[in-house]
Amino acid sequence: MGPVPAALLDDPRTHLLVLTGAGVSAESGIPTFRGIDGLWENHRVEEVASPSGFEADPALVWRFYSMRRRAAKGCLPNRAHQALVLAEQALGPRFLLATQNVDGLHRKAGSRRMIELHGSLFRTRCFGCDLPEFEDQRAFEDGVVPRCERCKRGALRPGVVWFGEALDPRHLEEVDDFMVQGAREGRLVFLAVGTSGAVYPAAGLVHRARRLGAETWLLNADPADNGGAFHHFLQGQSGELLPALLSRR
Ligand code: BV8
Repeated sequence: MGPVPAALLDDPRTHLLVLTGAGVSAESGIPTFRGIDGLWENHRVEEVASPSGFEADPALVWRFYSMRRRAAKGCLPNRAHQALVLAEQALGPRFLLATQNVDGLHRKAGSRRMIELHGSLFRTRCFGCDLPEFEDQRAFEDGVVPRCERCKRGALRPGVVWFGEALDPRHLEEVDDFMVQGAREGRLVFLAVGTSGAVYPAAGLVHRARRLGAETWLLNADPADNGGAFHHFLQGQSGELLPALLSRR
């Protein structure tokens, strides 16, 4: 392994912000997006995972999400998820996890100081009205588009942030506040794990972290699109490297 942050978890000054992507769930059996070359059944993911894609063909989009709900339902967290739970227990308020993943594995592993920047696969809301979002494990048969009982006209949609949709500004604010406070009070460390750094605004967090003086680390199986912005790059499997990186002396 390359240079390891000197006793990251043992330094009482460490404030650690971790950003995870699909790569941390790969060892749990959930395919990554780049793994399918950003394509699903010859549709660009950006087309299917978007409001315009949903308006054009809601049944196709629900087939995509039903397939992913079926695939993710039986999956279990792996050693990368567990290492992040231990880091949260060690650092408490000096730890924050921002995930791009919608598969729910961080929550299943026990992470609580966690923000789901892109929403959750297992939540549903209405495309047409402000029906409160609800937990929903259902996977629908091909061609089925669930309707909203409340407004009667809207189609239900998965509770994820699609391409072209804004992330929840409160989430972005919470991440930024954590970084500003960590930089002010101690040693801010930004660690991105299992992400290709292709999707914004999440991929831009490393630049904000650096402007605040953070030490920045990328742990990934392959070089990332925004890899040049990190001080350090550890190439490998997150299930192996993350427990080592976040181990206590
Ligand atoms: C927005 C939910 C504006 C749905 C997802 C600049 C600024 C702002 C926006 C943009 C911008 N430039 C372009 C945009 C538009 C767009 C964007 O970024 N497009 C990209 C394609 C260029 N961004 C948006 O649309 C965002 N919205 O900003 O809107 C706005 C503002 C105001 C008002 C209205 C609008 C919304 C982005 C969120 C999109 N939703 N997901 C769903 O999941 O179905 S993103 C989706 O793709 C996933 O959530 C995930 O985040 C992303 C895939 O990225 P990764 O997680 O990195 O996964 P990937 O497969 O790419 O990489 C995995 C990596 O892991 C690989 O590198 C691999 O090597 C590695 N790996 C594999 N195995 C392992 C491993 N590493 C370690 N160990 C292993 N075992």
